[in-house]
Amino acid sequence: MPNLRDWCTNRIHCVRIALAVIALLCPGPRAQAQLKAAQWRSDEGGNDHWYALIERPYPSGGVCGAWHCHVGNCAALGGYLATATSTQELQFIAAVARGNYSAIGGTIDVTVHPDDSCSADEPRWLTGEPWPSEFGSGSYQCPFSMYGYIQGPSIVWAPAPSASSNNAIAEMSADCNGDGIIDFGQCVGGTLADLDRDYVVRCTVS
Ligand SMILES: [Ca+2]
Ligand SMILES: [Ca+2]
Repeated sequence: MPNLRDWCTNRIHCVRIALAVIALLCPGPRAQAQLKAAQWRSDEGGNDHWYALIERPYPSGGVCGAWHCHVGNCAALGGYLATATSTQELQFIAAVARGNYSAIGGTIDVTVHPDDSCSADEPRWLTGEPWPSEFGSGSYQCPFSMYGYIQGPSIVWAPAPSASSNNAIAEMSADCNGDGIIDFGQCVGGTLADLDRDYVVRCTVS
């Protein structure tokens, strides 16, 4: 059985092992370094939700860039892939993305029929929020279901096999301590304890 000395075959290899161990032991600073977040404030016509551009390395520590993986990356922040229920919200999400091709929370479910033809449902948000008619019906490539991205100011769609991006937009709206202020912002501002620096407040549910 190889021991650490066997793995450290040269100095560079040893340094890489040491850095990997440090990263595992100290996930907080890594997570904070990767987040570019903004609040869509209600006094500016928004909903007070927070939106964060997630880039590699991911806060969850994962290594994948596929759309489905970003679902987990957003959940690790206490949020979800961003959803837009108005043109104004989509514009805010696009501003947070800063031109980065980024996963958001829209899907188009495609059904394949026995004759290999396809039909598609209307686009939907993962959260179940209504899909604004002004966003259109999207497009699909039979036989694949489609996944939503923000590209520039617009929503674009990609089929499952190629639905990947290094970036995603997470939306945070949780207020698990019930004080009327979204927890993510309280963690950023330091008014709620976030000792492990992952932006998630662990409330005790009684
Ligand atoms: Ca939303
Ligand atoms: Ca709160």
